[in-house]
Amino acid sequence: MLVLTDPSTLHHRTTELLGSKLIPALECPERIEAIITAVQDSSSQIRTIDFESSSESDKAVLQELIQKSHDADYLEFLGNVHAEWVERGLIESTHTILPECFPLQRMSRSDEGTGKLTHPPKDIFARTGYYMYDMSAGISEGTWRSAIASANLAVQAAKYATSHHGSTPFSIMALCRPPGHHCTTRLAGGYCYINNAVVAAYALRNFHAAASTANHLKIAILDLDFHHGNGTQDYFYKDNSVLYVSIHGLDEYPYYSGASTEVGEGEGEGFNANFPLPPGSTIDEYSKALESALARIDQFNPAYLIVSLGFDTFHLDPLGSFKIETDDYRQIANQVRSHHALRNIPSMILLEGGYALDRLGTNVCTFLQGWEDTEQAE
Ligand code: SP5
Ligand code: ZN
Repeated sequence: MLVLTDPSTLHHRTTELLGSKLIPALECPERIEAIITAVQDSSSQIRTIDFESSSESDKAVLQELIQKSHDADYLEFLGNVHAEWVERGLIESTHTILPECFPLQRMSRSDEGTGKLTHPPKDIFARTGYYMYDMSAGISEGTWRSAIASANLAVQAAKYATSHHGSTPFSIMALCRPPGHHCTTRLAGGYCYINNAVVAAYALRNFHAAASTANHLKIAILDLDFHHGNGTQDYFYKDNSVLYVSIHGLDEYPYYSGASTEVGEGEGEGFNANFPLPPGSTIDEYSKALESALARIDQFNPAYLIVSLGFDTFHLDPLGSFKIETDDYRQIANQVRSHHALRNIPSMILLEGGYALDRLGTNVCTFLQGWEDTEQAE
């Protein structure tokens, strides 16, 4: 499989509040370095993209897709806030901005209005809390550059997925960093700033050959990160053209979303499916939930699949509570790829979480092997 990476995704480096400790964020550049080292020794092919030297037209397309996915004032904040804090002497350039106060606005679109301020606050500290919902999405000097490069990997992957016309359906993996599935249209959180899966869905529509039908192009998002992708769910909650399906830890972070009763709203009712699993779940429980998730995708019959893939389901992950082992990733990949619903549709796999640094590379490669085994078997 082709694996896309961009060195600009390594600029972002933050501190987070975890439990009650301020620590170097578990979501760190070394994650990507570990994956690249492992993939270089595998049969998958790495392709390095450099967003910063890409063409003006590529940059313009990316900007347009990101603007569809997020509010303009939020993006302006992400892009400028660190320099502003440094300029005003509030922070050293190597340090992370974290919020000190949050307005009680709600995290999901359907609750909007209950606590939403009518306009962004002026005070620089107030503004920071206004655009974040937790303390694991701090902003460092390199955050914006990395977030843009990360989203660009998703866009480039979509470009490949829509332009390939071979005999076997196309698959591609993008080593997105920072991840994306927790941030909403106007709130960063859970290590996420730009929602790469949302951007990818727009990118697929943008590049899809039959542009006239692109707005209705059916896209399924399968979220296999340990944590519920609240931001992605929220984005498409009222949309029946994008099916969001997630398997994640029950009652775990992000805490206030991910119940199986969240099925979508309005036209989107029935197009959101959550499969929460209790702590301690093994591959047996996981694989059953995955079968149900794949059956739902089958019924939807999408044109493209986006997999939000996290490796924090691993038994040694510091943020997860499942008991998935390295070899299980082969089975998970195999099960997704060999399901009749997905065997013939192009797929793009976007990296989300996974924090067991010393095992992350092996786990990614094992997943890739499981995915590729199905292709050789056909
Ligand atoms: C993309 C992704 O995987 N984001 C996950 C962000 C999780 N951040 C907060 C985790 C809170 C865990 N509970 C803290 C207990 C102290 N050990
Ligand atoms: Zn996660």
